[in-house]
Formats: sequence, structure tokens, C-alpha cells
Amino acid sequence: MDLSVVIPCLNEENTIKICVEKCINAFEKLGIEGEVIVSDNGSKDKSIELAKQAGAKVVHCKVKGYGATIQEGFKNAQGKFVLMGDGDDSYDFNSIGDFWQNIDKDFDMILGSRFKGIIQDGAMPPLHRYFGTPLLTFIVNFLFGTHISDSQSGMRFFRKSSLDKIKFKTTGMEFASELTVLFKLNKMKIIEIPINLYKDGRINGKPHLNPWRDGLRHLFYMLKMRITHLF
Ligand SMILES: Nc1nc2c(ncn2[C@@H]2O[C@H](COP(=O)(O)OP(=O)(O)O)[C@@H](O)[C@H]2O)c(=O)[nH]1
Ligand SMILES: [Mg+2]
Repeated sequence: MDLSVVIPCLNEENTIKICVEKCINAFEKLGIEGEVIVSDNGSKDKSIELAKQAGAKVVHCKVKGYGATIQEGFKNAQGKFVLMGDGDDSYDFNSIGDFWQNIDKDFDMILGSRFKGIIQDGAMPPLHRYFGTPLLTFIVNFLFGTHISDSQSGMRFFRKSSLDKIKFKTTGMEFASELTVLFKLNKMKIIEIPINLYKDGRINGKPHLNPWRDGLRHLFYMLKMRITHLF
């Protein structure tokens, strides 16, 4: 297996099918053997059924939270490379080739940076775009010596052998920070490519993210890790 795409999913019946289809089309176009793993976090809508219909393998994560859900997907991934991306159709799975064309480079993680690509109007709330994400990115770079431009990106590509060396502990949204911090503390190489962000395809659904609560979880996580790794 060349590539496993891991999609965390909590009630995404409007968009999960299109996400899976885009992945499968990309596998065909690139001529690679791929699998789509939809990691479900207790969806009560038609997400699971629709994901299976579209050709995904569905796994179930019993622990609540974005981080736990993605880690369950990682555990089930068989590919030499792994891509993670949200199931709300905000990240574009047609761009798998942009990651794939870099596989011969030296990296452990390729971070898809929305701030180096195009952010469609309305795709990211102004509070996140101009305040929260730049601030959390500045803090992770300052505390850990990384040079990334989008610490909150939900689309990242990994060498599976690198991913397997890391033991994750967080279960919530702060998992985005943990990914960056643990790759850096394990002396792994992070490179970036531009990606675009679109308005998610949810019809009535609200985002699961709570900016103040989740922002503070990121902040506390980074401070805790910096302090425990000083000594
Ligand atoms: N926030 C959150 N997302 C989850 C959870 N479990 C699975 N997900 C999925 O993780 C992805 C990111 O969630 P989203 O609300 O779009 O986050 P945002 O775009 O960063 O505001 C979506 O595909 C969700 O369906 C969870 O417990 N919390
Ligand atoms: Mg989203």
C-alpha cells in the first residue's frame, strides 16, 4: 500500500462522500495504491454509511476528540505514507498530488500551509485567520525553534515509519500542536507546501471547534511541553 488517507469524521454527512471520492480519484490519477480510512467519532447521521458507499474503510474511535480520532486512523493505516485531512470538504483532496510529488525529498512530515496558499473568503473566521492561528504559530516557533507558517493546519502528510516512532498523548484539538512539537522534539524534519482552504460544505452543522477553549488548550500544551523538556 502506497498511501493511506485518514479522515476524522463527526457528523459530516453533507461532505464525507465527496472527500472520499476526491481521494480515490487522486489515487487513480497518480497511479498509486491507496486507501481511505474514515475514522468515525460517534457520528449519529449518515456519515458512516455514505463513507462506506464511496469506498472508504470506516474505523470507530471510542475516545471523544479530534486528536483521538486521527490517532485511531493512524493505527489502522497500512500505507508507506499517510495523509490526514478533515471530512468537511474545507481541505482539497484533489491536491494529493502536490504532496505525493515530494516523496523523494528528505522529510518526515509535509505540512500543508494555508497561509502560503489561498484562503477562500469566509473559509476561516477572521479571529482565527488574523489572531488565533498566527499567534499560536508564533508561539510554537518561538518555544520550539520550528519555522512553520500554519501551526493549526489539518492537512499533513507523513512518512509512516516516522509517524510510528511517536507516542501521542493528546485527544483534543491541541493535537495539531502536539504533532508539530513531538516531530520537532524527536529531531524529525518538517517541510511545507502551500495548500488552499475552502469554505466547508456543511449545510447546517456548526464547526466543532471552540476558539477560546481550544486556543487555551494549545497554549497550555505548548507551555507544559516546553517546561518538561527544559530539564
Ligand atoms: N472538533 C472536532 N472535530 C472532530 C471530532 N471528531 C472528529 N472530528 C472531525 O475533525 C475535523 C475537524 O473539525 P472541524 O470542526 O472542521 O474543525 P475546524 O475546521 O478546525 O474548525 C472534521 O472532519 C470533524 O468531523 C471532535 O471530537 N471534535
Ligand atoms: Mg473545518
